[in-house]
Amino acid sequence: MGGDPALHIEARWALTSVRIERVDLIRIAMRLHAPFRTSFGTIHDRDIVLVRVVGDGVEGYGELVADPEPLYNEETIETALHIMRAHLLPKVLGKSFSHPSELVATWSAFRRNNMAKAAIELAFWDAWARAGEMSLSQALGGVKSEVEVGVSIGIQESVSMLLSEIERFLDDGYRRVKVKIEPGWDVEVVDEIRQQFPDIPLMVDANSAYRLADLDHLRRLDDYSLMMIEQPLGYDDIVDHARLQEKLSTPICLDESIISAEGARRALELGSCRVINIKTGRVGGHVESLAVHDLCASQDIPVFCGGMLESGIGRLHNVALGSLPGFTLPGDTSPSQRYFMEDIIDPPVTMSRGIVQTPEGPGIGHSVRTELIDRLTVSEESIRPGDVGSP
Ligand code: OSB
Ligand code: MG
Repeated sequence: MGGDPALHIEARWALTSVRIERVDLIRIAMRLHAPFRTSFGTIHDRDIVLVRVVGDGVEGYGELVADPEPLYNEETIETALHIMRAHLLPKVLGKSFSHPSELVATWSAFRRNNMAKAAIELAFWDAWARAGEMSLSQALGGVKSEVEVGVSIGIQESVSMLLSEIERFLDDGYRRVKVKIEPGWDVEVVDEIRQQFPDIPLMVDANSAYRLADLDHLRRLDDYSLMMIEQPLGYDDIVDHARLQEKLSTPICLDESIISAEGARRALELGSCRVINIKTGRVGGHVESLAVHDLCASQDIPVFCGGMLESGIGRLHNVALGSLPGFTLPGDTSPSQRYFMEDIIDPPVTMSRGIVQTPEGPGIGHSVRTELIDRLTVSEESIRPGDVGSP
């Protein structure tokens, strides 16, 4: 256990260890203000599994970002719950770890299932940072006391609705606008946005809605000074993205296609992208996110912190990650009220002039509203050493 304020962070890292005595899986339902539509589907509500790690007098929280259906990637809430119960938790329950990377190492033989891994790993990071009386940002090596925020806007029913949404979000102070696109909702829409807002930092995200055969169509987007085009082609592709990037002047940003630091290295070597959206759930947790961040920093590749419509718990994890120096572009780390009436953290994440402060308190830095979580809970289970195991 750390805790002496006079100790440098490095010393607290070395002194802090946490034994995992119990893990709670808490499934909650949170209502979105409005449906969020992307090229792969529409999300109406968030069905969220919170992971609470308990041990050595501390608790930590993580959040599973998988959806009910395998639309964004191959994981679902149910597959992640299975992987956690049957494979991940048996490896870590009852054990002590002196750094989150040690916990991750126990799973090194297990392939993918990154969102399941991340949910547990994030809870452990929060617990471990609290045990060492470090903020999560400090524990991760963050340096920024505040992060810049952009907004991601789903596909709307009409262009005029989209334009008024953009206006509202610009008034809120967001530092860049990301607009979801798909065939039939792309070049003309961007053209209208640029007529009304010629100079705003603007980008588009296709969530894999196009093929390389759409090259001539996608090239038309080069006329609109977009900051980047996020994930235009296949969710698992880096070859066609390289071909496309060669022909486009607009930078390509990869989201779905990057699931590890090793995969990021390959994509950068091929020239598949010039920006990476780092989502901690997609790459398997903060340890892997740091590896992607460091790789990109070493090659002067800008990154931003992505989002998956998280509750405050996942949101605070994203803000802490986004405080690392390589996150030079505004992240999808919007304040709580972007998606939810009431958040499960206290205070909620707030934004002023497009800036969110990096929390300085221990762990994720805000308190967790357990009484509200109880009201939102659909089901809950506690798992202790010996309770579960692989067959
Ligand atoms: O592609 O970045 C994406 C939300 C759900 C699934 C995929 C994506 C998104 C977003 C929203 O763009 C980001 C956020 O505000 O959390
Ligand atoms: Mg995306």
